[in-house]
Amino acid sequence: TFSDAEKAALVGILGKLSKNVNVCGGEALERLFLGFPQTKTYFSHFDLSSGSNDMRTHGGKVLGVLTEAAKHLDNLEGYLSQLSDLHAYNLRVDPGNFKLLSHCIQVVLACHFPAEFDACTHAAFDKYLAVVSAILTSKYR
Ligand code: HNI
Repeated sequence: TFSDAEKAALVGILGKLSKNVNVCGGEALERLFLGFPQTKTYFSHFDLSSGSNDMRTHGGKVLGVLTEAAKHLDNLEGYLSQLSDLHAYNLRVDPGNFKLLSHCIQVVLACHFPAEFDACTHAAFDKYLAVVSAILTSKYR
């Protein structure tokens, strides 16, 4: 569960992010694929060149879900249930990759919103990504 301070930090940073999900999401994916090229195996059907439509559209979906899910902190499991099924049963993404993507998302936040992404916000966002990742990887067995 999240404290009031953590909730406030999430609302603040996600409010900024929500206006930039395609750009920030595309950048997060670009960092993921460059820094951790093994993650590209899941996206062989994508155009992985820098700033491509695929990268921006998919990055926008990922960050869009993160901004929406924060409105359901009391029932994240329910809100993310379908997405959890998709990642576990269809996509079968190795759970370790969620840590890598989470890291890249946070680097992008720090770059775009240096004032807002202070240490407390960083800690709250890291916790939020860990909770979301745990849910999306919870149905593998
Ligand atoms: Ni993920 C599809 C959200 C982590 C590989 N993913 C989605 C979709 C959303 C999403 C939203 C689109 C679903 C739809 O179209 O119905 N993914 C998230 C979130 C996280 C995450 C919120 C973690 C915070 N996904 C990952 C990771 C990988 C990953 C770590 C692999 C490295 N995701 C995929 C792939 C698809 C996908 C592959 C399908 C893409 C496509 O369009 O073909």
